[in-house]
Amino acid sequence: MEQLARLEDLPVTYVDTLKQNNLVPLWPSLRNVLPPVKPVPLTQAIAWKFQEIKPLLIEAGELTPIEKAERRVLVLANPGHGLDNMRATSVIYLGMQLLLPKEWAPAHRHTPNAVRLIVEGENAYTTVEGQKCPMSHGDLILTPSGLWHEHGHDGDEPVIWLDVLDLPLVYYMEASFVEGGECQPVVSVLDKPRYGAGLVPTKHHIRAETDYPMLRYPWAEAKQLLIDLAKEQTDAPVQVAYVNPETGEDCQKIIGYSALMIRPNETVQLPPRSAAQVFHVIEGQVELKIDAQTFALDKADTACAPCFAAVDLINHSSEACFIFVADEAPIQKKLGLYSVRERR
Ligand code: GTQ
Repeated sequence: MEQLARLEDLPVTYVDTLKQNNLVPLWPSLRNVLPPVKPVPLTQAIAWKFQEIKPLLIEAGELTPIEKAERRVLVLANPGHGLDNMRATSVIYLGMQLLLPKEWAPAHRHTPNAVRLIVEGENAYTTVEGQKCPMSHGDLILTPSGLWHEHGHDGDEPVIWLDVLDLPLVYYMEASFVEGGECQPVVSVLDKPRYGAGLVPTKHHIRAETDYPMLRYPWAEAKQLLIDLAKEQTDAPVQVAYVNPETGEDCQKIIGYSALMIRPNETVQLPPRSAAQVFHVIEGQVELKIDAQTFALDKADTACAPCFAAVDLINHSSEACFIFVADEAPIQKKLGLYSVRERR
């Protein structure tokens, strides 16, 4: 593609006059906003080690009482976006949240969608619109846009979970805001897997009056499904998507969620895709290659890969590895921007 004229090629007085009229010449910036062949992402391939995060999170528990934090979170910020912008990718926010025994993070609701993936600790819960969702390691709990949610803790050890939100996109759209509320009355406890038996409450026979009929996806169920699939299918990847069980569509509208199993001594090669991705190790260990970079991930570690990266997941161990994946595919598909390329 041809080199285009630069801003410096224009007379200074002309550029000044443009500025005074709030006008900008396109051609000096055209190759930046429309780069050839593929985007030039700000998102960097990067990993966060849980063993680095955990002591700092526990220290945050000593430094800042929950009443002064509302949500006690250390944000996993991608330096490519500038740390202050609190983005893992252009769409995805990641945070590690700590709740100490007997603490309570009060009810609020906001426009960004959130999920929690439980990393460590027992006997905390999130109440979503009156539905109490117990938290155990690996469980996924949805707190979709506009639904009231609060976190409580009846156990006696700190509980830590990974928050994934579409906050960067919603904030960029100038659509992000929160409302505060009171403690919610609990109307039901979602401690059992729902929908797995093909049964729904009869009042939901056609569709529940919500886009989010399922709020809690227990890890034990997802893990067993992956183990069964790994025996049944010979190819890779062994991957299951978290879906709305009534429609089969992605469980949320902007970010997609799935779980991957890497068999012992298996290498999984993922094709370059237009959507950036996040990987979080639920169980086991994996070597993660993102283009030319390599990261050794242990249990509870988190990493992100930019758009169109070639990703290899290599399990050197004789134990299976289980990985939680978040990606930007749902929003990209809705906007007609999603594509997959061949590995080269
Ligand atoms: O737990 O509701 O990491 O509102 C960021 C914003 C967690 C939450 C975050 C939030 C929450």
